[in-house]
Amino acid sequence: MKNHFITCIILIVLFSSCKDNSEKKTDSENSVKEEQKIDSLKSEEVDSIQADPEISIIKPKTIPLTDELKKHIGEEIDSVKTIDFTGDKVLDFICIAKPDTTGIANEYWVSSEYKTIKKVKNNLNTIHHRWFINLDDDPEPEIYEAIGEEDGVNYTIQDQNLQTGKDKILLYINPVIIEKNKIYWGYAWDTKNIIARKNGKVTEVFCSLNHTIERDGNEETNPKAQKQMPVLFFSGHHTQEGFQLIIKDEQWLSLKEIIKKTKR
Ligand SMILES: [Ca+2]
Ligand SMILES: [Ca+2]
Repeated sequence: MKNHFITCIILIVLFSSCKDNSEKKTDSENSVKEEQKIDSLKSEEVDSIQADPEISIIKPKTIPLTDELKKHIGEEIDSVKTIDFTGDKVLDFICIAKPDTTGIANEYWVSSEYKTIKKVKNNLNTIHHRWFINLDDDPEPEIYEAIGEEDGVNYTIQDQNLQTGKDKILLYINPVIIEKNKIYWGYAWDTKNIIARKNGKVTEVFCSLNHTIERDGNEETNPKAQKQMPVLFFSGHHTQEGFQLIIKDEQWLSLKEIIKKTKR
């Protein structure tokens, strides 16, 4: 529904020359007044919204390997990260084993009670960034992941299933940074936080379902469960400039609403 954030302004943005090759195409420029500004949400507002730790994105932190973990896993461990991925406010562990000659390594997700929740294989040679933020009504945080190669990165929100240890992709998204009232492509190394707020008990994210971004790199460009890839807005600091694109009708929606509105 309309609120003061939905102002129907047209945004023209400079986007960067794509390291992940997610080239953006624009509509005809003559119909659009060049503005390079986002009037619907100021940077100061972005900063104050980000003050609530309950809706902050969290990046796992590297910690030293402990004897308990060494004993629990029984495989040579290269590095350990800590994050509360179960949502009980107690830190858990993600242990990355030594990779094989092709760069593939086992990754063990171990809860604070030393229970292995999941074991997955990861290619350490790919671009891989992972954060956690709780966006729905189950206690465990969702995963925001940027994964891919130089020629295409997938940005997804994933739901964890702590019983089966299987993650499920809920949504492929287009990440866009708001910085000093301008917007930029949300490269994983440039984004700081998803712009989210609490509306009563519901977490809402600042997003747009009306934009001209087209993904044409070597990534998922046409997810089978989605008729479009929504823009999710982030705070952060851009390191690259570049393309122009149009994003309209920014709004606050819950993850559930975005999934419903974008599904095929
Ligand atoms: Ca935990
Ligand atoms: Ca959750």
